[in-house]
Amino acid sequence: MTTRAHVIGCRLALLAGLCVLLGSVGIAPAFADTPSSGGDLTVAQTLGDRELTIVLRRVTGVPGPLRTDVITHTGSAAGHLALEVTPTGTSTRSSSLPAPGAPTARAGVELGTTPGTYSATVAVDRPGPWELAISDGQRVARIPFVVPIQAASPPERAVYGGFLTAGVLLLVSVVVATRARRGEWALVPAAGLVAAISVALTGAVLSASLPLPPQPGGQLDPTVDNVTAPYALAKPLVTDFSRPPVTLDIEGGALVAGQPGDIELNLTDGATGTPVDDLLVHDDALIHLLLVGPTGQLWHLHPIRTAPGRYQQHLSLPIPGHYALSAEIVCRGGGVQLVRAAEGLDAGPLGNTSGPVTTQEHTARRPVRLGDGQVAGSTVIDATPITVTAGRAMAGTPTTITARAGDTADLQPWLGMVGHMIVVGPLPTTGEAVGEAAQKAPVWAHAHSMGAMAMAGMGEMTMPMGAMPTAGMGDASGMGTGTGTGAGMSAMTGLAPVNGDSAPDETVAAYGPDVPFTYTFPTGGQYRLWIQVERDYTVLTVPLVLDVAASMSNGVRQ
Ligand SMILES: [Cu+2]
Repeated sequence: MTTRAHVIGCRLALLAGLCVLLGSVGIAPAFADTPSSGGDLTVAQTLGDRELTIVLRRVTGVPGPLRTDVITHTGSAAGHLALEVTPTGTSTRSSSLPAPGAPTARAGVELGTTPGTYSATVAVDRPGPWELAISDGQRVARIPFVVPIQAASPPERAVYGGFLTAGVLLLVSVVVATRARRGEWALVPAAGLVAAISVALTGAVLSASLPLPPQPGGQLDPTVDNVTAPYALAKPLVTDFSRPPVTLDIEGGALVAGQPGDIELNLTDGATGTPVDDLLVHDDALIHLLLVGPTGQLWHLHPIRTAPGRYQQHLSLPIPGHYALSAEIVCRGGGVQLVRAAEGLDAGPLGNTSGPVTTQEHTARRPVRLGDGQVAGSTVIDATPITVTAGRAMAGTPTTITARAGDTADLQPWLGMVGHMIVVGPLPTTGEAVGEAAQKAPVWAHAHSMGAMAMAGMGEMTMPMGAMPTAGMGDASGMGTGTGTGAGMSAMTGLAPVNGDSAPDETVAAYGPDVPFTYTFPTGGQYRLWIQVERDYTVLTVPLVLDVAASMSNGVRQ
């Protein structure tokens, strides 16, 4: 070997080493965030007497700001809310950041008397699981959330590394071809160049088709390690993340009509008895609590999370009697569950009188009656004229019920949907004790109204940050039988998030006025329905009584 050739050999070895080095630099996980790795997280919380919608805006990089919007509704008192963020996950790797478990940033929000959005910004300094505490001075709601980062997948790393190496080798080939005495030497880096491009192209083809790893937060319990390196799986992939059912236990002192009181909801794992702390935000809440009162008044509330597996609900029940209660939840990997409290709630009388009877209570006593030949009915709720029409309601066939609220498209999406419909029944047609009867009713359902086109993207916004996009639709059909229909499509399509962006929140008043629901009643009988829409920051609850005819099967009335 000549000295010249030896020098070239050394130079090549050096450059190859450099390529490997640059390649490895290029494949380090990118700590930037992109829209696909997380959207806004919207969580409804009934904090004391205030029904709030908390929107945690997408975190676009760590360390960075977390913008928190607090949306208030009509009747919300003005006041101060204290916000505090705490990292909750520990890493097995050493970290230079302050230890988790202690708050790292605080902020305050001054709520005004006008309903709308009030904002604050807190800093988050690391990816992983976090908790946002919101305090009104008396109660603290603790909302878990995940700060994601964009991690490059192995095929993406192959693309970056391959093209980088190819670029360097191209340079080497040119240098060798022009400087070396024997031009054949240039074939060596050229061959490497072809190999590097092949690796990059293979990576590019694979990156589009390989499935995402299970997403921490949405499918796996989030830890700092699996959030920062989702592809570094120590364990083999599993496809079934399902969890045992949840037991709901209600605690709290005796409630008295007309007086405010709190109930505690205890969620325990049906298999181990341990607290359930893997509730996912679905339909913009951790728990949707439904309460049906003695005269047919519906409460749709969102208990605050006070500790793992523990939730608290502040109530002011207007009249004494029995209240039926159910909760809608989603456990990580478990799908939607409707948990009914076996006992319900009782509100005792206050001396010989009841508390002040609210407008909602008055409305509940005068439901719109449909079915049995009656196809339309109307009422006025909070100065909004409402007309409800229903096709012929028969058990076993889909029934479409359409509410028209006002006469212009000015409804706001509440909990990510244009409308909600709660169905309870069949109930006895006589008697006043609706709560008592609802307690024993076989059907409790929750149907949504949303555009068919909006449904495809709806999953994105109902999931927490970092949740897997392909998991959408999971709760779109709710209780299995409730589905949305697509009237007023042009207005409805706006609900679909575009390019991974988040869907419009409550501040967009552009939906309706027709809000259709389709539900298939499993059996005939008299049902209680409540349609809920939001207009002008007020949630309007329309009570209905619907007679559903029994189905005809083989000419025999069932
Ligand atoms: Cu809800």
